[in-house]
Amino acid sequence: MRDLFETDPPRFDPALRETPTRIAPGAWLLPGRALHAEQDILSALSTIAEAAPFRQMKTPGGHSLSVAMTSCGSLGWVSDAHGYRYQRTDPLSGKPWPAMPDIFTVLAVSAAFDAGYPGFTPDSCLINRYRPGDRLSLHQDRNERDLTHPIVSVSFGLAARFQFGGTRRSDHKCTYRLTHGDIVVWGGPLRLAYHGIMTMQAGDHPRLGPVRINLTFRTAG
Ligand code: MD3
Ligand code: FE
Repeated sequence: MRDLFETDPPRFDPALRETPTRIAPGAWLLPGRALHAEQDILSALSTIAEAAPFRQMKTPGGHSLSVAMTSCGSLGWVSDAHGYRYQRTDPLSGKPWPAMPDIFTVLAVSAAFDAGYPGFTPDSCLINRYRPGDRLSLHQDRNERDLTHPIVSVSFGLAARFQFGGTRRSDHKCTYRLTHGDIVVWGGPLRLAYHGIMTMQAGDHPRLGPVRINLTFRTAG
């Protein structure tokens, strides 16, 4: 694996497109790592969205998130007037979230393994849908019970500008571009870093249209 902190990146080497890159301590970018499973993942996603449709959730402050979300797995992330939390049922249907498809689990577990996190056992997959103009403002992920587990993120569709900083909101931030098929594994000291997605620009992805989909796999419970 290549380490950004050991060598100068050979920026124009085309082989780099598939080379895991350490973007921060404990965080690995695996470019294009989900591409081989694209069709299977996207078709499983449509099935999930039929049972548990994408919806814009309310924040405790009374606003509405621009990003539309749904979940699969035994726990799903929800936000409403009472706060942010994981729960076993979809508030829209009152039924359990759709099961996590095996191909989701296999992809997330093997990416975590490759990034140095063996034994990752995700029980939740939050699925975010962005359209041009949508953003996810700077936040920390701290609703998971045990923060020593990493988070695996899989991106499809339009490219996003992803920002992350330190454990204080005001810390210096880096920006990365996440594109179709990219996986990032976040763990270690970065787990409580502030991060967000900058306002999505107009665009049209050849496969997905004017949409970005991000899946985050977590051990929530
Ligand atoms: C770094 N999602 O769902 S994924 C989220 O692209 C979320 O939809 C973004 O932030 C998205 O909470 C970013 C990458 C990610 C996810 C969790 C992290 C990066 C992280 C937790 C800690 C540090
Ligand atoms: Fe987050």
